[in-house]
Amino acid sequence: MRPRDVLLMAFFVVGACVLIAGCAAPEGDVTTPTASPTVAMTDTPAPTETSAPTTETATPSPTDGGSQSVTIDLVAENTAFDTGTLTVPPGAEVTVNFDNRDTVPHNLAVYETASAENAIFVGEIFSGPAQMTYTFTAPEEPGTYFFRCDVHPQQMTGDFIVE
Ligand SMILES: [Cu+2]
Repeated sequence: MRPRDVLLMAFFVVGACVLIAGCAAPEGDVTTPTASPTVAMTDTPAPTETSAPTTETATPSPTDGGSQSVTIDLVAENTAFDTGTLTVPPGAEVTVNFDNRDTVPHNLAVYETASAENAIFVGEIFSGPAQMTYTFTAPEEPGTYFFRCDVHPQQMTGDFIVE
């Protein structure tokens, strides 16, 4: 650091001190603080600590380790799922063994919201009795999502929980 910069900085610091003192002592006693002698010392080489540039740590989300995989058994029978909650880890590779025991068609579809916005996964619709294996990747973001059968969006719904 050049001497001129040190002077500038000293000036700035003293100014800041005066400002702060002014604010801290609202009434009376406006004795300016003993003009900080620590800053004014000249020819000493600039302390090394000031040279450290402030590094903004832009954490590049590590996504550590391989993603987990989970297998879920899901049954559709009498136009109803056998569970109202499916829970998986964040970012998991999800395998759903889907068992449609009805003659009417069903599927499993996962959406971000209960109004079926932003599909995360939409499984093929098929009539039973039959079984099908679905695979998809769970959202990375923990939270409560939504699943349903697209053929029966009123009767067959549930919470898809990522945690
Ligand atoms: Cu259905």
